[in-house]
Amino acid sequence: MTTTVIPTEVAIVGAGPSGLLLAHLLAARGVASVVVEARSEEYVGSRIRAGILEHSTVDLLRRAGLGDRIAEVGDEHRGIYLQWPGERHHIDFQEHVGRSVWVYGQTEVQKDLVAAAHARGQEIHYEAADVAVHDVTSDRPAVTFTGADGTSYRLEARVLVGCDGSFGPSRAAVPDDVRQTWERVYPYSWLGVLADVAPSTDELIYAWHPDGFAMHSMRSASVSRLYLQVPNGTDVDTWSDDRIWDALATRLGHGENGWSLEPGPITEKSVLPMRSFVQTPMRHGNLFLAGDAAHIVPPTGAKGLNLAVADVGVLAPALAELVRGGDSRLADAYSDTALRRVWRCTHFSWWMTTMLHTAGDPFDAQLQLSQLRWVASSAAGAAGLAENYAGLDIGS
Ligand code: RFL
Ligand code: PHB
Repeated sequence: MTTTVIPTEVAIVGAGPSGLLLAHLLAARGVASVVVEARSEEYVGSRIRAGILEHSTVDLLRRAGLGDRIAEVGDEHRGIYLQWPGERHHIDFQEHVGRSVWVYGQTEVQKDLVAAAHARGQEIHYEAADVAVHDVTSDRPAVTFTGADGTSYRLEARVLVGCDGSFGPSRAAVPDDVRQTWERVYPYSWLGVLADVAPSTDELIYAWHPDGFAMHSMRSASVSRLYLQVPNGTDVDTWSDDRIWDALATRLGHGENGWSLEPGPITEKSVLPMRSFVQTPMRHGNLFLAGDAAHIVPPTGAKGLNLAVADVGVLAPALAELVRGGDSRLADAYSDTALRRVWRCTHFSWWMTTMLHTAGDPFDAQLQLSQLRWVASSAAGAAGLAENYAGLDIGS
């Protein structure tokens, strides 16, 4: 069988937010890239995932010319509510650190990235099979794959970037004697639902409850996104819509202090396990890793998508220097620079997760409540949460 060879400067595996944003930022610097994606454009665009953009993510997207729809349909939030039975407290990020976050779903970010990619004629191979990376320590690394039309391709590039999430081949291309991994698996999962009902809150509610954590988020003025802590291995079919709304009402405090939760038709439900994972280094030879390919965080604290954006925000100028000018200093610093933020966010997500989820130990529950009371009543406690949630500067 003949192989079609495609030469390019940067070969990117994965057309999720990190892959497409990297291609966008490289194009703005005049660097050519080709993207290879295992799934279809529709599939990648329809996955319901992240909902919150940090201050620095919105800044970067605006500077990259991707901010118009965020300004139009995104919803700026100045804080979150933290609650436990009988008490709800607003943590005001603007007051504590002068920063906001935005409700703007990952599906919307993906739409903006796909539209920009089409507009500049970005080469993307969707529905690629047998994707494999080769010769990553040489100066002509390659990605091979079978295209949707059955053709065999070989992308030959100056550098490869693995933006292929937690299940792609890039992470494993770093040899075992080079890579180090850290992992924490949590003893609970989230049942997430999307509902066609106006949110019952103006800003997100994170709720501690003896029955388990619950969260009220949103996607728009007419669509709510809600989560319940459930045991690992939960079968989604054991949770009827009525059972979900009852548990949400109990855990979110329906009827307390005059607040009520408005139920509505559930349009999507799924169970997601939670883990923290980091693989280092984030570069091996001419293979760079970005986003979920290098690290996973549990969703409490909304860091996954924001970390992916921060990685490529650091990586794009580094690769432009490397490919164009031959100056390797930024590329050499990439892994250490990115990992500082990765570990900060890994800690923050772990802290939010373990502070808010119940794991059955009454002593731990008292410590959690004490910590929540301190965060809600101390300016120093609230500022620490606010600074981490709203996000640090990229590259800091
Ligand atoms: P993605 O989005 O997983 O994209 C990776 C892409 O690589 C493709 N791929 C391959 N392509 C070619 N060959 C192969 N062999 C391949 N194998 C895989 C995949 O098809 C896919 O298109 O990783 P990326 O780009 O690094 O982006 C990361 C984010 O998607 C992720 O961190 C967030 O969604 C995490 N996350 C959240 N992050 C936030 O910042 N705020 C949130 O509120 C938030 N909520 C969430 C979340 C993730 C969730 N789930 C289900 C994981 C809520 C949920 C429910
Ligand atoms: C969401 O809206 O999906 C969301 C918001 C905040 C989180 C996690 C998920 O911490």
